[in-house]
Amino acid sequence: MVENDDVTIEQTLVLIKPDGLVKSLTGNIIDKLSESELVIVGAKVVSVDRELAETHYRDLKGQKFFDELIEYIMGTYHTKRVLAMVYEGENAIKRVRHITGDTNPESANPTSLRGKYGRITTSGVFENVVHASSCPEDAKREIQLWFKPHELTKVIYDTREEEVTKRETVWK
Ligand code: DAT
Ligand code: MG
Repeated sequence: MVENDDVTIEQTLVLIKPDGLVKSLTGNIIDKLSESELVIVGAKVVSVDRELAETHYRDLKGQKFFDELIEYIMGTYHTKRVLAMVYEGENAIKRVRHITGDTNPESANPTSLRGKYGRITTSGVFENVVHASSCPEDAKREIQLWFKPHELTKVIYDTREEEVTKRETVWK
């Protein structure tokens, strides 16, 4: 987060969840988010493993809906893909949360993304289509969890250099 006299430039993590991908809502969602006049500084499609899912939602561990939430974000009910994006700009967190709407898709403003496209399943899972960070601390933690520094088009948090030697799969 960078501050000067009257504007707060923030970054926020947006996830289009597996139901959004399986319902081909990606275009609609990105189109609606463009009303925020923010800039996308990173984007990738991710296959979410249990460790990433549980780390992302770690503050909700112990809630009765936690296990199903983890299955949902891992794609067990839809497709094993999530579109992860970082948006940046003035008051990015609040602007994006306004467009995504309330957590519960049934009480969300009907013109918000969750109000429009979300649903609650018969087993009580909030299939609310999108995730958006809720405060600067969460945004930083979530962006650093989902993205490596080189995957963003600009440096938004402090970095350090480290020697890394590991085997990796390359094109044949
Ligand atoms: P948000 O995603 O609006 O930041 P949150 O961080 O409180 O909301 O919860 C994360 C996700 O967990 C949310 O998108 C959907 C799910 N969830 C939250 N409360 C729930 C509930 N009472 N029943 C079922 N799922 C819930
Ligand atoms: Mg949250």
